Amino acid sequence: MKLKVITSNPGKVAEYQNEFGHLGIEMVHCPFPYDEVQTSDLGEVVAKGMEAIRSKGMSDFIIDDTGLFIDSLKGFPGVWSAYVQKTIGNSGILRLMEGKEDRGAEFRTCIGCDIGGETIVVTGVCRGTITTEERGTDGFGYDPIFTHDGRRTFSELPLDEKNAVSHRGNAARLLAEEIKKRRPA
Ligand code: ITT
Repeated sequence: MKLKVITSNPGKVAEYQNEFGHLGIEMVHCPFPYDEVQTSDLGEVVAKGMEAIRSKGMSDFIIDDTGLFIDSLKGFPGVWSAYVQKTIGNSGILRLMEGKEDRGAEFRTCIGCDIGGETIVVTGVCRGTITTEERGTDGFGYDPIFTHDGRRTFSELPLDEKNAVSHRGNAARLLAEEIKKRRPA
């Protein structure tokens, strides 16, 4: 079966393809533009996004909304992560973190899936810390400043190692379980 991954971010698509390939689910990139509402809740962004996409007659798709929540910044940039990445970027976040001892943070991904007329919503989390400098060349977004093990940033990990521990990987595995329940082999 095929699911469309509706996103402007090809990095997300590569991660879904890596995770779902072995389950016999083909993930196809669909850069279909839709209005993303700005609210303080990832789940609400996903629910409204799904509504907007369905209203255009689309089915069998996934979308995800992801945020980086930094403890000492009271959860900032959180649901504003896309805007903050585009404006101050990773160097701006590192500046905001200068002198902070508590560098704890977590990524959260909420996936909304439309499959066979049903809706599945799952959330995955990955805890880690913010580094003091940008490191690595792989991945995208905040990957160069986030480390889950205190050693390598997500940008220094091969894609399958990132997926094995990441917010999106964790959410994708929950989604795979839900899909399997509905489509027993
Ligand atoms: P779409 O909304 O079109 O899917 P996007 O990249 O804007 O693409 P999000 O709103 O979910 O997706 O992401 C918010 C920000 O967080 C954005 O700047 C992403 O680059 C970044 N981001 C998302 N997932 C990430 C990950 O796994 N690692 C690092 N940064 C990530």
